[in-house]
Amino acid sequence: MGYTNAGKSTLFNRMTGAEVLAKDMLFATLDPTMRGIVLPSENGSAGRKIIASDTVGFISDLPTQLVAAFRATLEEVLEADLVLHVRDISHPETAEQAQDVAEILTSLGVKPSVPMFEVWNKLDLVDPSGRAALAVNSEGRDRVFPISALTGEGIEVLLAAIAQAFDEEKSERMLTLSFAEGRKRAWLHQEGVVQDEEETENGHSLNVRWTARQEKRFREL
Ligand SMILES: Nc1nc2c(ncn2[C@@H]2O[C@H](COP(=O)(O)OP(=O)(O)OP(=O)(O)O)[C@@H](O)[C@H]2O)c(=O)[nH]1
Ligand SMILES: [Mg+2]
Repeated sequence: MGYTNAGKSTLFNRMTGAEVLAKDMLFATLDPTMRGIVLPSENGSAGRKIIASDTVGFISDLPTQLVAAFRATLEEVLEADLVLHVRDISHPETAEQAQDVAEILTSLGVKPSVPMFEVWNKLDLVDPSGRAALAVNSEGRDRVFPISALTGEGIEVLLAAIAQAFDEEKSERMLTLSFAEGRKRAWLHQEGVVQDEEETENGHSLNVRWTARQEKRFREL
C-alpha cells in the first residue's frame, strides 16, 4: 500500500510476474489484486509461498467515488501479515505523502503493531547526492528498503527480507478461554494455530502453535 503513483503496481508486477495495470495517472488500481509469490529460500529449494495484494493508492483528499475501493484496500491492510508501504522517494513531497498515509491508516483504525516495511521506490530517479542523503537517512533503520521497481535494483534484498520475516520460529502454548471469549477462539482457528482443544466447564482449553507475531496480535484482540 502507499500513496497513489508511488509504484505499487510496478513493484507488484515485478515481484509476482503478473501484469497489473501500471500507469502514470491517479488511481490506476481500483481494486486490490492478489497473486502468489514463491519466496527465495536460503538453500535454493522452493521457498515459502505467500499471497501478495496490490492495492488502491492513498491520497490526502479522497474522492467520494473511491471510498468503496479504498475500504477494500483497508481490509487487505488490516488482514495482512506484513505490509509494504511503498513510497516514491524521488517525489518532492515524499515526506508529506508518507505522513498522509500514516494519518489515514491511524484514522481508520490500523494498529501500529501490523508489521510494516518501508519501500523507498524510484531510486533510479534520485541523483548521486540525493542517494547519499537517503543512505544516511535509512541508516540504523532496519525496515527500510531503497529500490527501483523499474530497474529491479534492491528487489532481491527486499524479497530476502520478506522471506526472513515469514521464517519465524513457532512456539507451543496452552491457552484457557472462557465461553465469553468466542471471538478470540474464532481468531485462533482462523489463523490455523490450534493443534487441539478441549471443552472445559468454563470454556475451552487450547493447545496452540504460533509465531511471536501471532501471539502479539492475539494479545491485542
Ligand atoms: N522511474 C521510475 N518510475 C517508476 C518506478 N516504479 C514505478 N514507476 C512509474 O510510476 C508510475 C506509477 O506507477 P504505478 O505502479 O502505476 O503506481 P501505483 O502506486 O500502482 O499507482 P496507483 O495504482 O494509481 O495508486 C508509472 O509510470 C510507473 O512506470 C521506478 O522505480 N522508477
Ligand atoms: Mg496501482
